[in-house]
Amino acid sequence: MDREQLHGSRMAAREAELPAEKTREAREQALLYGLESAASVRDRTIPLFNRGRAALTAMGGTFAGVAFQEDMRDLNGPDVAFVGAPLDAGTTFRSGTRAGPQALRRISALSSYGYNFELGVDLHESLEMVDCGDINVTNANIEKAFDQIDKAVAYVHERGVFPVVLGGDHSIGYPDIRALTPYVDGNVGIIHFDRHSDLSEYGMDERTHGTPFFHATNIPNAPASNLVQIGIGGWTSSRFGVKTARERGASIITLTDIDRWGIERCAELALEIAWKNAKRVFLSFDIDCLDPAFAPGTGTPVGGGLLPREALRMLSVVTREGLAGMELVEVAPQYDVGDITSVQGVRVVLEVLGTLVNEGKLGRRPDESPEPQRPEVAQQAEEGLPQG
Ligand SMILES: [Mn+2]
Repeated sequence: MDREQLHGSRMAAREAELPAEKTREAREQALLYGLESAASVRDRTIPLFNRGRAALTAMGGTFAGVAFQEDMRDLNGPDVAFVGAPLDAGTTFRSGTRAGPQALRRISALSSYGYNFELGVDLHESLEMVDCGDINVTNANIEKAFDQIDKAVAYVHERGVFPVVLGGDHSIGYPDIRALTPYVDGNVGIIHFDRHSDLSEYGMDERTHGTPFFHATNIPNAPASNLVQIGIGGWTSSRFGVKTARERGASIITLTDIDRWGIERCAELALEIAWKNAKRVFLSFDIDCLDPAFAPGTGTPVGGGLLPREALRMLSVVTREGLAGMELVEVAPQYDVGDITSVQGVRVVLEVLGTLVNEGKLGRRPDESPEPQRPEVAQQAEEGLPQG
């Protein structure tokens, strides 16, 4: 017996004789449909959006059962595009958010009717929605991943479509805002729900999920004076981030503020700060702003967070003047229990869309529906209104 008689040797020789025509055709089509990657990606056969044979399976089906936008060249006319960013290269503790978009989409099948009784909205009747699938991001190089996310989300903005970016760790906040700012003739406000300030410059010498808003607020038309952070606190806060917030004039609404002033008043203030001299506002929702009892499936949980109903009430106020786009980040299904974190994430996304519809800010407002009920401003703590 010699090397040539090995099964491995014979099969290695056979591989050279297998046809590759179908695969080549599939790759060419994937590149056409999925668009060209960012300039920093050397291999030009990699499309911007994953259109590989298993793309639909890998993405976990489409979000809430909407149509799959397979050919991205034809992205014309929808109101909303769901886009997955399966990245966890930016995590600093427990990784796993690369599976976030898949988990969100899979459990979103439960909400595929698109109907919400309390809001009186049927999203499928009011919005044209498509799922663009996942952006091709490499977890081996976060800056290349940012370039891909920036280019993909910018394409959605260029087509006049409202992007809902499914993360992915929070590092994607930077490219998501970098993608938006060139399309806004004026300042962009940022409403940021989180337990972490995410305002550090670097972590271990690189940009991470603890740094997005440091870099985003370096963009000239995304000033920190329009950044409102809701829910920051607990025992994982970075002092550097607090210093950045103080020096740049970002606003921080803590859970203590919410307890003292009430949800509606805090949300009204957040809305006011985000929109002050701004043309558009972006929503960044980190699922770890919720208490880990409700959202355990995340990498850096912090005890004592927002209750889901508090977050939903705040969202109903802070989104009512409209949004330019949103991201839902930090769902890591590996740590989840019974999909409850993904359920909350899907609820947040759909609730925001429903509110935008009811407020006449997106799609077609349901004609018969009554004026949406705006929560009464809380009567407690009348003394000493918050400044600003
Ligand atoms: Mn966080």
